[in-house]
This record gives sequence, structure tokens and C-alpha cells, in this order.
Amino acid sequence: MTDILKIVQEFRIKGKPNGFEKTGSGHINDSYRIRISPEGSQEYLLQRINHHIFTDVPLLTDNILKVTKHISQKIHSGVSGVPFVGLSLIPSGNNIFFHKDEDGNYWRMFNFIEGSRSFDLVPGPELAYEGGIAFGRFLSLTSDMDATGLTETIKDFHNIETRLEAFRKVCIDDPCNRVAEAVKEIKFIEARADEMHTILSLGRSGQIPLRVTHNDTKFNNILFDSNNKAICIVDLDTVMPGYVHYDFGDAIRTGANSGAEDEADLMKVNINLVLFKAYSKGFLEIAGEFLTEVEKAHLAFSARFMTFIIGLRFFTDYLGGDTYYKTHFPYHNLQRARAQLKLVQSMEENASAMETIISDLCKKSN
Ligand code: GN1
Ligand code: MG
Repeated sequence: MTDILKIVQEFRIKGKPNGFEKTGSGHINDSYRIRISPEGSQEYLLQRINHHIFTDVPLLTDNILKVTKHISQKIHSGVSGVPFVGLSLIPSGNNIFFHKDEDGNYWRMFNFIEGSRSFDLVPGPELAYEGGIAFGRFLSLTSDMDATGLTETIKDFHNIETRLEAFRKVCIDDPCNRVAEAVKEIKFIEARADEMHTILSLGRSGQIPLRVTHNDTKFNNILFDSNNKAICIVDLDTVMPGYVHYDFGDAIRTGANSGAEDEADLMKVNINLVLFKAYSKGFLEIAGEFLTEVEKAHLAFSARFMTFIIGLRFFTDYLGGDTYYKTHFPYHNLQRARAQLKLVQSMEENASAMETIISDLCKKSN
């Protein structure tokens, strides 16, 4: 077992580490909250980076440094309306902001944001609205960064072409003999595959701009204070060039779902239009000022697109033998995929209502 407190010593922290606990519900990295004495001292968040997924840790670190420095500078220069508490990487002994241990694992450390909490399921429209403001502001804060100055930490992350290719390949290879029992899901995916190229086509033809996007805007990546005000956006591993639709869509997938991401009872999985409207309202109050008409016109669709592509990825991982996402029980990825595909279906049934909500909000923000 890794000696967590020994790893902590590799970083330049203030105070003495005196305990830790595992925290967070991410599917990729492992996170530990590090307690520091004397009591009341700044605590830290230690993370083991999954280097099988983020294969170039120095480049990943460089991206995060660029983004956190950019946001901190804005906070310190008092840009109005910035509610964010700065997240910063803690230097390691050799000043490179990560540590590689004897077993080849990579570790990094952030300041722990005291008194904050996050929500896997959104409790109500007030929080959804706050979340929309937070991700709108993240986009606005990074809008003057040069997108080409950041590297793609995972190549083709939301590229539907390569995601479908990987899916079709695993359907043919069928390494775990799981295809025969998954015909219904395969048909569901193939029936929608063409439509799901929309965002990529708009980008390739220059109709929507590349921006600095977060790309993993799960609602639980927003930290709230005890007054339910959003104070920080975390999980910056995939901040890189992307389209606004990736961020808006993924936030709706998780922030306006009436069920959990891996809900087993599909009856519980539906798009919640009240939460959808509240999130969209907050988001457009900020981002409505700088998004183009073409970008706005595809926001409602992007929720369906991102739900589809994440469902496709869970399903591909299931068919391939569960090698990418952490799973907590057998068939977990299949259960996640089914819940996502059910949410796609619910969004299809509510597509015109979602379009109307967005176009009404856009009229107001004009
Ligand atoms: C992963 O970091 P985490 O576990 O929240 C994944 C996202 C998916 C998400 C689905 C690097 O995010 O793309 O949307 O799971 N991150 C990576 O819950 O693949
Ligand atoms: Mg993540």
C-alpha cells in the first residue's frame, strides 16, 4: 500500500500532515484530503494522476498551471463579478509541481478549498442557476487565453468520429463476448450516429469557434460554499481547445438529470426541464454576451450530444472489458451506459421544449 503521508512530504506544504481520507467520486484519478496540524491550517488535496489516461504528465501540468495562473491573475486584479477562489498547484521539492514515485505513479497536490461541497445530484433550480453562472464565468475568464497555447491532454477527447470508430471496432472484436446481449443498445447508438456529427461538422467548417473549454463540466466539478454560492471550478485535467457545446452539454447531462449517472431504475432517468431552464438561464446571463448566434442555436442539441457520447464511451468500455473507467460492481459500465442512453431518449422527447427554453432565454439576453 502506498504511504500517502510519505508522498505528501515530497511537496512544499506549510504545517505538518497528520492524517488523510479518500475523497471525491471521479472515475479516473484518486484523490485524498490531507489534514494538517495545527488544527485550522490550510489543508491539501493530493491526487494520483491516472497516467495510463493522461500519458504526458508534464504537459498536463503545464496546461493546468497556465489556466490556474490566468484565473488567479484575474481574481487578484479584481475583475468584477469573479466569484472564484483560486485553485493552485503546490510545488514539489524539485519545483515541477508533480512527483513520480518508485512505482511509477504520478502525484500532484492542490490547496484544499475549505468549507466547500459539491453535488452529484442537483437539489433544486437555485443551485442549477448558480452552476450555470459558474461555468459561464469559467468560459468568460478563459476567453482571452490563446486556445492554441494549450495542448490536447487527451487527443480527440470529444471527437465523435474516433469515439464511434472505437465502438465499432470493439463490436467486431467482441473480446469479452458481450455483444450478443447488447444488440438493443447497439441499434440505438447506430440510429443516432449520423446526427451526432453535427457539432464536429460545424467546427470543421468554421461555423463555430474553438475556445478554451473545460470539457468535463460534470455538475460535481463545481464547488459551492455554505450559502450555495459557486466558489470554484475543479478538475482541470481536460481544459483544452474545444467547442462551447462540450461544456454546456456535459453540464446538462449531469445537472438536469432527475436520476443518477448510473441509475439502475431507468424510469427515474429523465431530463428535468426546471433544472435545465435554471442552468441555461445562469449560463446565458454570462455567456450570452459573447457566444455567436450559431453557437446559441445548437446549445439545446449539445445536451443530447454530450449525453450520447458519454453513454457511448461507457458502453464501449463495457464491451471492451472495463479497462478505462473505475467500476464499483460487475456491469457498472453497462448500467451507466443504459442510464445515459435513456437520458438521450428523454431529451429527444423533450427536444422542442428545450429549444424553446433556449431561444426564449437568448431573446432576453439580446
Ligand atoms: C470521467 O474525472 P471524472 O471521473 O469526473 C471522464 C469524463 C466523463 C466522466 C463521466 C478524463 O470524469 O470525460 O464525462 O468520467 N474523464 C476522462 O462521469 O475521461
Ligand atoms: Mg475529470
